[in-house]
Amino acid sequence: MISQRMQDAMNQQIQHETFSAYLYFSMAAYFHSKGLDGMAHWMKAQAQEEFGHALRFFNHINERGGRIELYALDQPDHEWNSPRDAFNAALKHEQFITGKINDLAKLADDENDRAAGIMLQWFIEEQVEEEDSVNKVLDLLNIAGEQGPGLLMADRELEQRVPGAILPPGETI
Ligand code: OFO
Repeated sequence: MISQRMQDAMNQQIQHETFSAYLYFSMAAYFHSKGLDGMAHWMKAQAQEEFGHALRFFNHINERGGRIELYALDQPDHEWNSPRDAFNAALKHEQFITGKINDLAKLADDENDRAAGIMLQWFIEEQVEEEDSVNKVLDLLNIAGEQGPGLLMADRELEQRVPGAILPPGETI
């Protein structure tokens, strides 16, 4: 059985992860409005993965006899000054999420909740990847530049992203 504190914290994390999806959808819409369909594709793939993250917490609470509660989402930003500005905002957001995952891991330690600890281990590693993948896009923009052929090349590159699996193998919605 999940504790009330862990249940509340994980319900909060469902909100954070769902907001991540919402934010990246908003960034995808921004990129489409600029004719940068490759960057929009990258953001939509990211949003899909975020929904998967929310679903992992949803399933974990449910499987441990807890009660899922969905909280309201804030309106995400919808305008950025440049592709770099949007990806910088994405990086900042991922750093915020990393902090939230670390808080959850600390709570699992404090409560000696081994099941949550094991489940959160995946998220700790995933956050390293999440920050790294945004940093790689920022590196690409630094090299390619944000105008003309360089920007087009970066956009085509990001169009190649293949969305990851939403849930672990064997787990279903
Ligand atoms: Fe769910 O990792 Fe990004 O936000």
